[in-house]
Amino acid sequence: RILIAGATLLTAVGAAPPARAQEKPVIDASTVLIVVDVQNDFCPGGHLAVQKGDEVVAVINALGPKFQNVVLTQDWHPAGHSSFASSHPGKKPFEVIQMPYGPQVLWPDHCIWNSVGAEFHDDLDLPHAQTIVRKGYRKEVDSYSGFQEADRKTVTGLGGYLKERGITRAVVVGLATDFCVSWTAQDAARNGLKTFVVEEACRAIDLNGSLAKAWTDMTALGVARIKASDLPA
Ligand code: VGL
Ligand code: ZN
Repeated sequence: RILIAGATLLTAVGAAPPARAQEKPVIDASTVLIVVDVQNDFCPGGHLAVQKGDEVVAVINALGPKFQNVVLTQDWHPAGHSSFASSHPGKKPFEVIQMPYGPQVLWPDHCIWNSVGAEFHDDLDLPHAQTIVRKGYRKEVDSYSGFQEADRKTVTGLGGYLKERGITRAVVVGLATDFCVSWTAQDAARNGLKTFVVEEACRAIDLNGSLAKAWTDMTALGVARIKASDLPA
């Protein structure tokens, strides 16, 4: 009896409240769904294919109608972009080099202007999406984030656009969890938006532990990791 009472007390004092309870996003006129880089090159058969990347499409199509505000980002590189291994003689994809703005993973050529790989997945069905933010179009600097380029100075304008429209909450989904989704979600939080990432609406590249690091970094900035079932019906 005493033992049971003691255990109960310990539980009452030591246990954190269920994290999910206060982490369900309200979806209203001040909430935006940000759909990151659901493009052919990040899907199976693409130039920088994310494993099962195409599986996010059906999940996102089901989420879309819940939101009146939807923004898409589109990775959009000129041929010869500085993030391509092919632009650096002797370098191979997935090696890391030092750029003026910091370390840069080198990628296979992907999402080149007007190529099929840069197009959104054919089945992505978000006709009510209002804005497409293209990023990574400057040859010398990459941009994982839909808000701010890799130099961490040049902005895309998305932060101002959402602010001007009275958006205070962002739900982020898409490809890839550990690069463009993570950087976009982190910058959304830095822009003062209450930010959520729907885990099964994302897929990761997972390079040298990048997926675990992404969740740690996002969580540190207050980004909430949720499931689609945490969203209102
Ligand atoms: C991405 C690597 C390079 C992404 C874009 O969308 O996550 N990753 N460019
Ligand atoms: Zn890219």
